[in-house]
Amino acid sequence: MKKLLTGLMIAAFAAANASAAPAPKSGSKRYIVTFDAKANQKDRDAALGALELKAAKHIATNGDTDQEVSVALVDVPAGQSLETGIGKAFCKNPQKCSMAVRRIVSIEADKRVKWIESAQVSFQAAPMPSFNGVMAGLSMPKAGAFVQNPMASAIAAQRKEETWGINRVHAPAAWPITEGKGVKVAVIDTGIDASHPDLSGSVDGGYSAITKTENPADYQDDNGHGTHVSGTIAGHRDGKGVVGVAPKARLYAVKVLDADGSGNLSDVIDGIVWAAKNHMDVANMSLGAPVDSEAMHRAVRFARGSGVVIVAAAGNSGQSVGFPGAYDDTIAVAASDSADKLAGFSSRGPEVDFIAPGVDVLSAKMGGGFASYSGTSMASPHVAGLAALVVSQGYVGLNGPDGVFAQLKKAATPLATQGLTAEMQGAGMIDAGKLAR
Ligand SMILES: [Ca+2]
Ligand SMILES: [Ca+2]
Repeated sequence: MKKLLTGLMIAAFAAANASAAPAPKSGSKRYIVTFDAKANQKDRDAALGALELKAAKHIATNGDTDQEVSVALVDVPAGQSLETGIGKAFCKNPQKCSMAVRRIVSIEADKRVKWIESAQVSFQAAPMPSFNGVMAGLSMPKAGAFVQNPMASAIAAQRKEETWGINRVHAPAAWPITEGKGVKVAVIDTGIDASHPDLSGSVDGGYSAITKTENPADYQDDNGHGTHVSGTIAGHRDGKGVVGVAPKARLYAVKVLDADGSGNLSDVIDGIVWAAKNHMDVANMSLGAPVDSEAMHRAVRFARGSGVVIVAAAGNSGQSVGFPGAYDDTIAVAASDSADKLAGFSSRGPEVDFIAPGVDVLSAKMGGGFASYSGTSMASPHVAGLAALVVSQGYVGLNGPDGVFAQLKKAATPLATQGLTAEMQGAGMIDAGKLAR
């Protein structure tokens, strides 16, 4: 069934989307058109050409299986819209229909086209960084805002390197056996500050889905969210600052969110496909939106089929789990505090796979130093680091992402905290000591 997703989510996120990733020319609207898995660039161009439309960009894997990604981004010029046709999609008199309506009728009829959705859906780093007060206008509760308690480097130097979260997942118990050496972890986020003392030398590459380049300057973090996430995954174990769950993992900065922590659906999809094509072992997605997307789901399935373990934040709405975490193909992570209680903002539902530390998590701060943030954004990278420890022990290629998930599950124990249901914590908290063999 073809479907057009429009309106609702755009309106809901309009306030936060004002400065999201640059895309179409002013006034024009961008759509994500998902084609049959086996449709190649020629097929996509032909289908669009028949509608007098051109692809602004192809996001495709161009293989020959049913798990391929075959997507074109299409900009519809100002004054015309695919959306306006929806209500009148069954226009009885084509001569009297607007160009927009005729387009929608004919694109619906094209067998190569499987799905059309607006690219204007906005993704948010979870939690929404509140540097500029962009929480205003969002439907997320304020509880999801991160708690920013910047800690001076001088103070950090006097405390132990292991934070409560690193200790809670018993990461130090695994380190004599594995520190995740050589495992490739994509941080699909706001970028990474590769000059941070706890991350320098660990960032091996990356991609900006916003500028469409692999230029390091383009995937430099300009928000802080991705740097903080990265510190929890792979901060150096050097006795100073903070340390990650898998300190010897290799990081790749896949920048899909801008300086405000917002990003477009099409860039998120582009980032997932990049991670798959570049043979990442693990991808952390501390971001989400409350809307399903056919193109994103296909990208996620392709990535999983390529051997990428995708770990995602459950969300900070306190309500249902966001996407991509809600897909079966991803590992969704809820957030706990240091008393093993569920964070009030942590989203819940049958899609939650694990719970991990996500309240007052100290990690690397963009520009140097350290900061404490809260959110399922902070919980997800604990599990991504744990997944890296599993991959380093040979589960990649053996059973792929399914094997990694099975190992994580075996090492998890439900928290005994009163009132904590499976919908809140999934299989529970993972113990790194049980992962290491
Ligand atoms: Ca360190
Ligand atoms: Ca999932």
